[in-house]
Amino acid sequence: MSELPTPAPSEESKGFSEELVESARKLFAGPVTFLKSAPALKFLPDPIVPEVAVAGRSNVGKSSLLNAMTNRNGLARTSNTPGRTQELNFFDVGTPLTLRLVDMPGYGFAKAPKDMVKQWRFLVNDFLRGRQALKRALVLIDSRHGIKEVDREILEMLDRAAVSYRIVLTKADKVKATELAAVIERTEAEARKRAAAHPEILATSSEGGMGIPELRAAVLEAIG
Ligand SMILES: Nc1nc2c(ncn2[C@@H]2O[C@H](COP(=O)(O)OP(=O)(O)OP(=O)(O)O)[C@@H](O)[C@H]2O)c(=O)[nH]1
Ligand SMILES: [Mg+2]
Repeated sequence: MSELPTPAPSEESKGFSEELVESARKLFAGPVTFLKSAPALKFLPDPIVPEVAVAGRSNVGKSSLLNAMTNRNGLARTSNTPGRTQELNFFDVGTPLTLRLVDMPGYGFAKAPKDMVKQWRFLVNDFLRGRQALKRALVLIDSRHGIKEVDREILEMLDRAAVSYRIVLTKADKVKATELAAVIERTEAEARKRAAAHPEILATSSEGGMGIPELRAAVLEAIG
């Protein structure tokens, strides 16, 4: 088992206490195992622990972010080809079992066959709307693009269903600091107007590790 780096004492801990950040680091440095893939709702695992789901458009970096959070490169399958993740993938975190992370298929992937897109959409929407064990959704947004119409559809669905979610910017390493600051400001302004959104967003990079300790803390906080 690889050791996670100790977080630098940061000014950017985003309002998370040092204790929470440290507990979250320890949790994700411990056992994380793949539980199962659910291609349809009838294959969902029994809802015995709190769950946190990672949603977002195709190729936004959902699987990569899960790997970065757990510091395990091959845990969730990533790819340059949009549409890599086609099922709900469940990961058990902690011994004793503390929470489950759910890697979801992406939405808004234009090139996928229509019936497949429809099937993913039902799966993602029904899961997000109807899952008692789901404590929070993380909705990922590409730092280069900000919130797009296709993202707003899912945000609105979550607002309507009163599913608590947090917006997380991905691929922060791909934009300049000034652009990042601007997209953070725009995105946070929109988050504050949305009923079920956490008012603070997180900017992350799965490559450089930016925002990952805070994201772990946000997950632990969500199930607390
Ligand atoms: N530079 C950079 N590239 C990233 C980052 N996160 C993901 N990527 C790249 O973006 C591509 C898509 O990443 P995935 O993690 O597979 O995206 P996904 O959202 O799981 O995609 P689907 O499963 O197809 O919906 C891969 O080529 C990743 O290497 C990041 O933080 N920085
Ligand atoms: Mg994926």
